[in-house]
Amino acid sequence: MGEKKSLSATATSPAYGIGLIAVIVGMSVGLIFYTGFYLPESLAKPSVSEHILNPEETFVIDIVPGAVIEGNDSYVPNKATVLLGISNHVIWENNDETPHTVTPDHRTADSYSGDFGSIGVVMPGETFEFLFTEAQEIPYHCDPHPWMKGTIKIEKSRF
Ligand SMILES: [Cu+2]
Repeated sequence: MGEKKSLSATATSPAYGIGLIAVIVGMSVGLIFYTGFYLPESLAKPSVSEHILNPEETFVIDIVPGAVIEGNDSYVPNKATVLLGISNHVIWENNDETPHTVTPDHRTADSYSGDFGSIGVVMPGETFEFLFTEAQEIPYHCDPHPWMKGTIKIEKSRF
């Protein structure tokens, strides 16, 4: 009887030990992943709600044909207002035959998306897009054609 008991005990304990080690290893891997990869990444960027990261609409600002000529319409709509969580993803479309820029009058950054403004020129037929995540008002212009001016205002949604 006594022999049998000890036999079954020695038979189950290594399996139990392996199971325990597997659990410990699994938990450590999880902890290492959480502290080493997940946490730094989630702390690096401010937390922004899903509605703001994936707004329902894109808001298009047209750089109209003939925008290069002083006195013509340039950025249309010229004073645009967008709402966070609804239309804060903005696309400037260059429908003119001249390259233009979207350049803030003063250096402006969004804490999630970074510095605002096109990098270099937006070629005819091309676009510049930006995801705004904070309420602010930004006057901007075209670098090669400073008479081309516009304003984009980002507002909190009331809903
Ligand atoms: Cu221009």
